[in-house]
Amino acid sequence: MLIAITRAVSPSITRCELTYLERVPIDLPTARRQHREYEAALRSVGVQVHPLAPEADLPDSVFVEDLAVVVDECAVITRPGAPSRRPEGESVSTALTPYRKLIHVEAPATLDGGDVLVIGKDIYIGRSTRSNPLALEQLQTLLAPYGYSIRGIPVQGCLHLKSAVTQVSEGTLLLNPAWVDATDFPGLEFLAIDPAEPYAANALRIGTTVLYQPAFPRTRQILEQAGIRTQLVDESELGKAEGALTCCSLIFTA
Ligand code: CIR
Repeated sequence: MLIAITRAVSPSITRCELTYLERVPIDLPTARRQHREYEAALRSVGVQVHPLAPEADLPDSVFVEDLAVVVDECAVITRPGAPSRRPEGESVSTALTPYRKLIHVEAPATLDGGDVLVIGKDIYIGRSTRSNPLALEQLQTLLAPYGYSIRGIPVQGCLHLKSAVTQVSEGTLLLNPAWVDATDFPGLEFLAIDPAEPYAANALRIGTTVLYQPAFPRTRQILEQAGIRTQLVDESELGKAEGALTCCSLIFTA
């Protein structure tokens, strides 16, 4: 069974962290409605959704992906690069405790889950403004015993590795070549996003379905032409907070 941990949009989202985007007004009712539709889309593809209690004073707490990296053997509780986000970890740890042994990234390492792309036993970690080389070293020490190999990936121009690249089928990545280099992923095929849609590389693959945002029709066509079935779900209001589809859940097998 697949489980998704989610959390409702905080009323303080208007004070969210921003790195590459200018602040624009976020409409809370729209963001909340879209997020409920996102949770419904997860349920529609067979995922059991476990929403955490809302956090009124933690602006970015809807983006639960950044707080943990869940693999079959354990869950790594991260130490987010933005100090304002570190208090989000406690409730995520509590929610994961029934499912996995927890291990922790320790200071001064910083890591956002959005920088971590797990493909089988290969773990790619974005060298972003949020995740530092110490985190890479710690993950190597923590996860090598389970057979994982860890690799640092240069990222430029975007917040997280998964803003630039995600997996859309068994052996295929969707990526933005301006932000990440395809040759850093040897042995994998890749599809490039349409350059008119720079934020289009973040897709959420669940089984044979790829949840995808309607804001990127040109890239969606590229996916469909490659035989990848997409199901639309709109999180555009949270895009103003620099969030995308993968950020809004932590999905794992139970
Ligand atoms: C932040 O800057 O931390 C939030 N405003 C956005 C986090 C998005 N998370 C993700 O891409 N994994």
